[in-house]
Amino acid sequence: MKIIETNGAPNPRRVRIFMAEKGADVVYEDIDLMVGALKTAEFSALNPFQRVPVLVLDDGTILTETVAICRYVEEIQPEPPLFGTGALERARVEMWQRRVELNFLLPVAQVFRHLHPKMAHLEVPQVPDWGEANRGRALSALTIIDDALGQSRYVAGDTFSIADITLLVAVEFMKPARITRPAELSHLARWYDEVRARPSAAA
Ligand SMILES: N[C@@H](CCC(=O)N[C@@H](CS)C(=O)NCC(=O)O)C(=O)O
Repeated sequence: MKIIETNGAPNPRRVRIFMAEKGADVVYEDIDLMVGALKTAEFSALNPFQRVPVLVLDDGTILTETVAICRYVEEIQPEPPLFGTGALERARVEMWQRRVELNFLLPVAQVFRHLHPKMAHLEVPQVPDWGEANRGRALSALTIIDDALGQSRYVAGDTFSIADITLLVAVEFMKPARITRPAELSHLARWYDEVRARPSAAA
């Protein structure tokens, strides 16, 4: 199994952490999205949406989309479960994974893409007002997530899941996006200290 990615980019990092948690045997191929390497005809044939990560199976089958890749690996290597077990827990993990991705990771990414000068050649047109609007959205979502973390050890309950992976990557992506993590979010801080100490967080 091979994953084509840009090392350090947030969505590839979600997959890397997931694979590390699974102990999955993966070969990584680095491609630099910052120099337009995803815009080539060769890469577009793998993913017409010109995004990483891309999973390439040994028979050449291609899968894209972070969560789809992780779901596939969960099916072929169920332990440890990262999408929950049982009907209710699976639904809860799905709910939080989507909440964190859509309401928090995406706004943080929009701030980065629309306000950071080094993204100007990739995000055309850059719309700074849109970047600023997303700063508030990201911070509102983080307050809601902090409340949830006041009620359970991990974001989707008492078990570490893909929702925590998405949250960890998004929280750490706040730094390049130049969004300050509010110090009063104490449940988030407690959770962050625990999750970033997992060996997979180094992925
Ligand atoms: N929905 C996709 C999003 C992937 C994505 O946005 N990847 C970014 C890196 S984190 C990318 O490839 N950006 C390339 C570009 O903006 O040109 C997924 O979950 O895999």
